Amino acid sequence: MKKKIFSGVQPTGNLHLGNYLGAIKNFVKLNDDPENHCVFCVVDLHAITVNQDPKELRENIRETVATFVASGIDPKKSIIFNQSKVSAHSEVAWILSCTARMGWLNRMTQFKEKAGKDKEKASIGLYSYPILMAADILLYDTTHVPVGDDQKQHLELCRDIAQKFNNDFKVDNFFKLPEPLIQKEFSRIMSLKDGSKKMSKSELSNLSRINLTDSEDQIINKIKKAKTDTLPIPSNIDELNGRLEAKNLLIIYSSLSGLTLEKTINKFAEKNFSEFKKNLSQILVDKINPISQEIKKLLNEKSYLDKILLEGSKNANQIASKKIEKIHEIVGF
Ligand code: AQP
Repeated sequence: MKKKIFSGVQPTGNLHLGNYLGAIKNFVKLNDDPENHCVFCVVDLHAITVNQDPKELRENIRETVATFVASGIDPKKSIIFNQSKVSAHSEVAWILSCTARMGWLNRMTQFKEKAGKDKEKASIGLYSYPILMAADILLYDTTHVPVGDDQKQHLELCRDIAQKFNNDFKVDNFFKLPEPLIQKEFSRIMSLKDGSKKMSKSELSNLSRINLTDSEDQIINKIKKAKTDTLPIPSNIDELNGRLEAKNLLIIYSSLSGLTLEKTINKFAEKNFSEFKKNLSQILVDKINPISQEIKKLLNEKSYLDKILLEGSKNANQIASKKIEKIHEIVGF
């Protein structure tokens, strides 16, 4: 049986190294394995849970597709489409919102973080976001979902919703319970300015993240300015405890080089950070620069990007419409 892979990325601009190492790099590996059937979605419905400028959103949708392709996802092997073009996502999200329980959603930490102190002013969409995410995944009988560690809780909720729907309607195994695919050591890349916060698109400081469109000079400058501490690189992992920023930079190096964190530490043990940072900048430039050049090139080929989305949405619609027909039957519509 082929593994069915589904994952999404929000077209909210500033796609960064965290998105790449936590998710997209894994998408590429999965796309390359003929044993997998992959669906990669530009989740524009999720993006509008916070304010978006319509013109920018349209460009960001294209930029996300360009990033997928520039990173190595082949649109001939994988379905790439944007969520809003397959209306089953919104419809199933509504049906599942009648299955999901308030108490379950109230536990979601991402809503608490994103809504901040003033949650009364957050959109309903931001609150019910994980239900839409469950609909995305369940529509495609997904078996595996490659995501960063921050999405683990949403995936657990998706399994709970699927299980309850199957039980309530006595349709054993109708919605498949998906497994998360989270990379162990590199599951959460942190801000370059604060090792306790995840690297994020919406963080105001551009110095907090490496954008996938950054130039060589920007990468070198950001790594130069990345926060560290006064101690040299230790000789074992345990000594990294409590040194959040130092650990984050070593994790980034490990992930890009393919070395384990332990091997990276051995390679740079007792060296000072200025020397390590030169190596880190170099590997970042080597890995990210070809992607950023390709993104820029693809952004000039708008009709090609739109064609990928159009083809993708046709293929996604074919799968989703069959599933929704069965859902209508089960629910009694
Ligand atoms: N810092 C991160 N480390 C590892 N993985 C990450 N992901 C996001 N940030 C990191 C993973 O990237 C995929 C796409 O994420 P998304 O764009 O759909 O949403 P997000 O998690 O909300 O991303 P951001 O950058 O944090 O955006 P804002 O600032 O808008 O909230 C997901 O698989 C995610 O786990």
